Amino acid sequence: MKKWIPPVAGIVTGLLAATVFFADFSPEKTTQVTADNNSNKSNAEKVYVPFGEKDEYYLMASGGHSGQMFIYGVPSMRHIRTVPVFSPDSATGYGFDNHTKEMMGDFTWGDLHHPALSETEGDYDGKYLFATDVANSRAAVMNLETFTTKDIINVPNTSGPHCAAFVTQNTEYMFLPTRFAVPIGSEYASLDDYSEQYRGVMSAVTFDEEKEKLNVAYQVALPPWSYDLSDAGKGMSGDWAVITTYNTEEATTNLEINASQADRDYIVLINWKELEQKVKDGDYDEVTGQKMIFPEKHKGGIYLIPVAKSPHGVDVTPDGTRFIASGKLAPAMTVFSFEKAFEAIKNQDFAGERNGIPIVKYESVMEREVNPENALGPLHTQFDDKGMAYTTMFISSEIVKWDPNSGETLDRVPVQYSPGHAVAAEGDTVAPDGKYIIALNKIAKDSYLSVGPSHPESMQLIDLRGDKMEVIQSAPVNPEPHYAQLVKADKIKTISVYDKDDKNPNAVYNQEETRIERKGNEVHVYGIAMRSKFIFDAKAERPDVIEVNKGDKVFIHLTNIDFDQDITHGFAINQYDLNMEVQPGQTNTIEFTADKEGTFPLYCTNFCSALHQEMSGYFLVKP
Ligand code: RUQ
Ligand code: CUA
Repeated sequence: MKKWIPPVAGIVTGLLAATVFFADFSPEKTTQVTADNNSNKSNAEKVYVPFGEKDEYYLMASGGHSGQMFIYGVPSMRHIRTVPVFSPDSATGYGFDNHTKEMMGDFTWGDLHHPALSETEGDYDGKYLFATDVANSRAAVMNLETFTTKDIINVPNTSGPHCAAFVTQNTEYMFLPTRFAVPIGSEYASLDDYSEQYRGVMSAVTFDEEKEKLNVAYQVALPPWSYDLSDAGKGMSGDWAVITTYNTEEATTNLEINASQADRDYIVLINWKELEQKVKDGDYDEVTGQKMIFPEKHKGGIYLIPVAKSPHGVDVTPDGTRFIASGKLAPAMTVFSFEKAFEAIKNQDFAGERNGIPIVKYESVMEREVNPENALGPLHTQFDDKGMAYTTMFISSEIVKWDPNSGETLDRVPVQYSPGHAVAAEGDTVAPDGKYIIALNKIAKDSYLSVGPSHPESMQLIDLRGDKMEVIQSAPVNPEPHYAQLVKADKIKTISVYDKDDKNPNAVYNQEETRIERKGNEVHVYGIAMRSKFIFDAKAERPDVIEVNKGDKVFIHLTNIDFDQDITHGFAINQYDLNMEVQPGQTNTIEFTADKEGTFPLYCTNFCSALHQEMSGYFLVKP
């Protein structure tokens, strides 16, 4: 294998240079690198999972502005499932049935950024997956027994929780700092009053596992900056969280230039235990119905640490002793020590304050600046089982392995191209696996069959077990995996059928109980779906027909009584623009107004048996 030489020499410190760098990829050069990576035949064996065997890991990749989660198997990199979260999905009827429609609220899409698995003692417990929506400021939780979204909440005052979700080590909180500062309550305020009127509110969200509900516990009215990425502490730093900021210049226009003026921005260091105590003690203001901590007034628990300008990622090491910030406009990773930070805070080793928040002296907390030769655009860091760090280099298109203890560069591997995040096997937990890392690349260029001018993104699987990192598989992916979680498959315990729920008034488990009830102009259908028919009213002459009057409000409650692996039914009415899914044992409700008169066939949308085509009926709407 040819040694890869970074194609750009010298230090680049501007976005302009990034643009120039992209232009430097000639097709010849890119083909060369790809061919090298694929020349090793044994790579195919490393990712081959024979029929009957399963992948070793689940990859849960954010679907970005598709509003979905993409589930892959690793090492095969086969796409297994798309789970709708913030966007409707006709394939599963998500956003059509009453429960999911209510969760979606008034929004029809979302921009899902960083997924986070629930943790127990800093390790993935395989129970839940959290995610946030940058577009419409929401947080969601997915249950991993069923891979379905259970709750979505709107988060007030936080506008674009980009740097979420990162959970604390026992899933006590997930923190949602805002990407965009707005006035509290999102009320109108002139941009001339930006510094006084605008705030960068961070929300602390809790999760009630029993009820499967999310809740905003309290908020912090941080200064009007942009908060980019965050991470929660582990072990000795378990009570803390770190957040990167940019636009501490408080620019209100042309951010590309104006938010890149200052040599340093900050990392916000938060002691969430102290903030939690503050809330218990009533040391907050009640604003827009939220418990709001104003740092200039409710002092303590929040500190600023200067960091190289416009940082992006910040990642806590598996042992919780350090955090590493990467600078998108600076070619260095900066290693900070929690121990030093605690010491500096204890000694009040401060260099002034901003907005009432003490600034801890950079030199007192910084351990080392790491600057691998010609590595440009460090964004995000993951870890292996030996504590070694792997940082994505957006501009020089590579992953650099380095030692956080010494700063020494250990290995580098080119990826195609421009990785944003990477995700290592359990790589953000207290116990990373160290087997694989996947580069989540923003640019695929000529990697796959062309589908026109818009190319897919790409995910490249890298084997970490040999002496050298090696790209062993590549999979296209829809826009856009911002981040992902790579979790051991045996931690995920799915169910194959839903339990009977005798308390659900809409559930019907035998034919005798099926019925169509009319209450005024409401029609309630209590039906069942089974191979290979619908029964809406077993006593009727035609049990598979629903007849209503124009203008009636129709409720279809449908239970799938096939308590059998993989027998899912669907329910759609021709021309009525609706679809609902009922998984084995599940009861679901869809509600609509019969506003079109006429004759409308209804049918099962999910292929369920040899007589699936016969699983149909009529929806008749009398004038
Ligand atoms: S960000 S490419 Cu939306 Cu996670 Cu760093
Ligand atoms: Cu039921 Cu197809």
